[in-house]
Amino acid sequence: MKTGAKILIESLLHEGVDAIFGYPGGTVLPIYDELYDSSLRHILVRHEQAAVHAADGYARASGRVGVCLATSGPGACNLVTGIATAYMDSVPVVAITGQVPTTLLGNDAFQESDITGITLPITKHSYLVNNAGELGKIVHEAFYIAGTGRMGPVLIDIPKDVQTDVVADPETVPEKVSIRGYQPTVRGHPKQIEKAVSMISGASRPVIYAGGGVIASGGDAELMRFAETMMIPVTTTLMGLGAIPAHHPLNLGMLGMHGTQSANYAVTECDLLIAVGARFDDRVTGKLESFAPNAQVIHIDIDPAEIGKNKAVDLPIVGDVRQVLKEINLKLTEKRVQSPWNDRLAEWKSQSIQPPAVDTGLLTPQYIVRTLSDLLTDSGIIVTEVGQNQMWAAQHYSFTRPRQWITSGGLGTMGYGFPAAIGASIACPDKTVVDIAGDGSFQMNIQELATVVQYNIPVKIMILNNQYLGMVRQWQELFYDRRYSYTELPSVDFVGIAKAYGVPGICVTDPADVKDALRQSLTCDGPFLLDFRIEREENVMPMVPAGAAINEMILGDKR
Ligand SMILES: Cc1ncc(C[n+]2csc(CCOP(=O)(O)OP(=O)(O)O)c2C)c(N)n1
Repeated sequence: MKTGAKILIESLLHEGVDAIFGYPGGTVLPIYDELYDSSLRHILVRHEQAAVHAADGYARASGRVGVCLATSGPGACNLVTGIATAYMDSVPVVAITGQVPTTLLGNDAFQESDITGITLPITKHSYLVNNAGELGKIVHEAFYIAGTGRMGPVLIDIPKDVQTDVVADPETVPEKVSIRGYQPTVRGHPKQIEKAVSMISGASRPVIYAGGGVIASGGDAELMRFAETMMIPVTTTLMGLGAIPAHHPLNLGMLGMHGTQSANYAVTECDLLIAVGARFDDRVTGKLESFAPNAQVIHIDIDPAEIGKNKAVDLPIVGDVRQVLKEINLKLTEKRVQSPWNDRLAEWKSQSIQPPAVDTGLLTPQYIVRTLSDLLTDSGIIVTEVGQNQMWAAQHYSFTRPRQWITSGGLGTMGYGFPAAIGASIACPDKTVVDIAGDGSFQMNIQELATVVQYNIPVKIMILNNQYLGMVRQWQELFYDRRYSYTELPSVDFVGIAKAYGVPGICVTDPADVKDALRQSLTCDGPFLLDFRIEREENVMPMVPAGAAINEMILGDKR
């Protein structure tokens, strides 16, 4: 005889869950009561939005499914932004919500909201559980759906009476899940693989465009083998950073709106574009007609709905990226050598502007990120907020491996970074987790300072503080005649706030102090906050204006 709540906790343990992030309330009291004696680790956040971002950060850092828990109504609604964030970036998260008792469902009961309805377009699947006996099976299915195929968030909404119902004979949970209508294609079609190999062998100016799917599928080693065998240069999306080491000679850097000159020129001039686990996002393509205008396109993706969505494709290959690349690699018999195309790209790379990296006497964000990169090498996990801070981190940190880079790419959620860093740190306690933040974004989930203190989670917070909503200010400067409408943020004493919560910190205003401050933060055992007062009107360059072709970059001043 077991209650629904007990079945839930046992099922989570059965799935191998070691930590969940949550916030209690009336409709999840039976679950919290079960948690009280359970071996499952629960992290009490200070806002439900942080719970789902933390579960998301946990998933991205570890490759496992992240789990969060919230009460009905306001608690569940506070998960919405985080669920959408995970959905847009294909992150496996199981979100569990309490619901009013089944007898009150649909009555506008106290703290009732139709959360399965609200999240319908931003979940991969959702369940409203009406029978405690099914909970074990549902949890098993939810983890399977979240973590297979194109990954994504799954919601389980559990009415309070279902949590307290006592079940004599729960449904048996089959080890292997079989769901009608859900059979992700893993292997590539052999004919398509063959065709791809012949297109690749025949191309003289090929480019690989690698996205988050490479990281999600664990396909980086196959990608490297493929690129190195055929000497094909690789550009990555924001989500694909880390798929190829930063200093690899074939790495062209990131492409798109804030991409490198060499990547954007290479895509514009290539004759074969091999898109791997990428989705032709508008931040990448700019003006679609001018994106890879002379190229044949091969698109490899696990989700058939992505293929041809934005860009016409000559050869679609539906399948798991790692598996498909493996199949292609097995068929590649010749090894290509350096070609004039490689020489041309190497030249573009050497001519690319190098934004201010050295100590120019000014406190620039580029210098701070590069110094951090040198100090941490590949032992760190970098999580960011959204805005200029995110782009400076993407451009100037040297990523060497997958899952070293965690950022909200698709939704672009300010306030994501700090709680996601908490999740990453819980998932990977042996890694140094740094949240690179803007002063605006950090204030969106600043209350989580209390969480890192309560559990001594050693997240390092690095605020690139320009006292502006910097990325919006940059657009206002460039496209609205410097009319800074409501983007100025008055100075905040972040070190004082951190101290009030119990987190040590330093405010840095002089470039000469950057290294020492970073060292102090990184060697400290617990959480630490650095408030870097950077050049207020520094811009992220290069930049492709919205709607322009990606080779029409603004390069900025060459300081
Ligand atoms: C929740 C949310 N609201 C608004 C935006 C729009 N937005 C994108 S970047 C940005 C400015 C971010 O400012 P800050 O966090 O200070 O970082 P900076 O760009 O200065 O590095 C804003 C408001 C957003 N992405 N997310």
